[in-house]
Amino acid sequence: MSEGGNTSYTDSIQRAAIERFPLINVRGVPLMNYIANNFDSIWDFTPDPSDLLIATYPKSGTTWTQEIVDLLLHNGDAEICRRAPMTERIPLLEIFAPPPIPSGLELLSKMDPPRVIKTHLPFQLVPPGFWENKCKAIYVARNARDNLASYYHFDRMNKSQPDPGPWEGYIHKFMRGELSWGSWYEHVKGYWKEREERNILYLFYEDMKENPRREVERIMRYLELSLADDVIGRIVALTSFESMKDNPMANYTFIPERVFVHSISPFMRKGEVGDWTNHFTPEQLRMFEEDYEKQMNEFDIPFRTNI
Ligand code: PPS
Repeated sequence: MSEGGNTSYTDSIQRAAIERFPLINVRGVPLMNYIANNFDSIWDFTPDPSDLLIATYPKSGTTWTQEIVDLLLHNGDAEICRRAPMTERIPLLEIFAPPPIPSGLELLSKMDPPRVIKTHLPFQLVPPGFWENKCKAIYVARNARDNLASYYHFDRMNKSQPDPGPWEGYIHKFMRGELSWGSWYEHVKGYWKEREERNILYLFYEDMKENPRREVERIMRYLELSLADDVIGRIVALTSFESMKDNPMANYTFIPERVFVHSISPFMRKGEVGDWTNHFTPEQLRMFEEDYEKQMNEFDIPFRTNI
């Protein structure tokens, strides 16, 4: 890695032909064209039984959980956890992009297990090798209203995602599952249904905000680790929103500005529960909730929109 956190990975993004990539359906799930066109090789990926999967719908607390896990696995050593940008420490399994950007599979092939692997794939598109090999998996879910607001601002600043258009229309795309990685509703339900049989640790963003120490300890126990109290305290401090916003290896400023335009909306934007109140009109909320009841009615997943 050269000075300033500029890695060959960052450099490869600088040189690639980035555009707002169109989405192509894979088994009914809209995915970025490069991912869709390489889906067979993603599906064939075989993890090591020691690998850990962190799965989320986009914008539900992935980076936060990744940083917590990396710190837990390195006994709270902040320096080691700044060894490389998040995208290289914990690659996104399914990412394929124009050359010379390495795919997630390429990055993973150069790492020794046990690896931590990020995915936004809905449960049914996760390579079956994860379950055949009984890999551990952590799923993080965030309430739909805040998840939607966060995704909207991300799509404004991320020049490789389809243009979000106006907020009003974006709400409808979200409800219809037309955004990258598909339907939030199917995503959170898909992992919920499987959590017991597959031993998936199902976490909520709101719980993490409410009591970060409790959730860090929950993850620690799931990983069968036992860290000293002061180390846990340090991990909680290092993974606060403010600390992570200042951490160049976690805050996504390592993605060149031509792709992530932080001046439009920073990746580390607000990090709150309840920011949805600043987005929905009363009429939009009524319509959103009516649809929510229909899509979620058979499921009692304990989402909270306020804490
Ligand atoms: S991605 O692109 O899917 O990996 O994004 P993801 O990391 O899942 O979600 C980004 C949102 O998570 C917020 N965030 C945090 N909140 C609280 N504490 C910490 N430490 C933290 N780190 C990231 C980030 O600000 C995005 O949410 P919004 O609501 O847009 O601020």
